[in-house]
Amino acid sequence: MSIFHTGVNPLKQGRVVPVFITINGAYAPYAAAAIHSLTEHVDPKRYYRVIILHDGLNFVSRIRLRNLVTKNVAIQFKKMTRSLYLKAIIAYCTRRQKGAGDFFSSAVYYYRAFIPMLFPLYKKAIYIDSDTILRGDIGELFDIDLEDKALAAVVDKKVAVIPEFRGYVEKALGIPAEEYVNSGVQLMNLKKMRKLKYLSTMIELIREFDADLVAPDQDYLNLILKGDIMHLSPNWNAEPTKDLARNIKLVHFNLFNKPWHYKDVPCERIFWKAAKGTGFYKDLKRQQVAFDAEKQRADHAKVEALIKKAGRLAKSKEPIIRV
Ligand SMILES: [Mn+2]
Repeated sequence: MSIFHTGVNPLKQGRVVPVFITINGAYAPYAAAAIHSLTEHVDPKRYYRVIILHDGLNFVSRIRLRNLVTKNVAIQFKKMTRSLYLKAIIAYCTRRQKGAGDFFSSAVYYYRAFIPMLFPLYKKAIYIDSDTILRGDIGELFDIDLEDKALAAVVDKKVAVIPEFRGYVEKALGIPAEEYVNSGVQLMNLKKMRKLKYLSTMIELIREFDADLVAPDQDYLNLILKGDIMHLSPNWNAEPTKDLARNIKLVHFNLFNKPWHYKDVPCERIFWKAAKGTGFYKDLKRQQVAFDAEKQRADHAKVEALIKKAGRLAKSKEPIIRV
């Protein structure tokens, strides 16, 4: 069947829904589940392109990810090259890893900051974390009018409920807690982010302050785009809960209780249902079995260390970074 049969030319700029996901080899199985769930909920009359930014994937992972392609969802790979900017970020992450609470000190988190610059053909795009599962059509998110804002995202719920995070965001970053967004789901105004020189501003802030932050690239996102962010309905980046409301379009397994590590966690069923549609199902099941008591303790300790770090930084007299 010709892809033109529906009358929509998918090659025409603006008609394809571009969805970015950034991974390393370890994240490939979760990303596959996320992508499969995406393909299961798309509008059959539209075209989508999932672009996987990665730093090197083995053959098996590439094949399994490529196999997620459908009639109207294309899969594209883009390997990150070691540009000067990426080298600066990797060096920063390496310095941070030596410090405590190195939860987010992986360069993979920063790949999304390169999207505006690496894809000048797109004016607008979606980014999703690999630890998400779709329950609705991502095209609906793409259709939201950004009204000249640089970004649309969901206010971070963990900041509202964990006092240490709230204190950190307000005191150390100088951002009101009810404005601070989670970076796991982003509707990006790429045109505006290019205009604001988002990536080079981030690099300059890293150079100038070399700050030890709690969620570095998410913090930079909030700092640089402060006042230029539209708040999305929480349905587009929802915490996993028992009895998930019907109108929730995307579940984000943020920070703890990852279903591929723990049993009996909220929303595990939608994760495993999605995982079953990928070639990684058995690997994921093995991963869960291998995540023994010792690994669980280490995981909890990591989260606790992160919260402790936030609490320590919440005592800052003034913001750590001045944009
Ligand atoms: Mn996440």
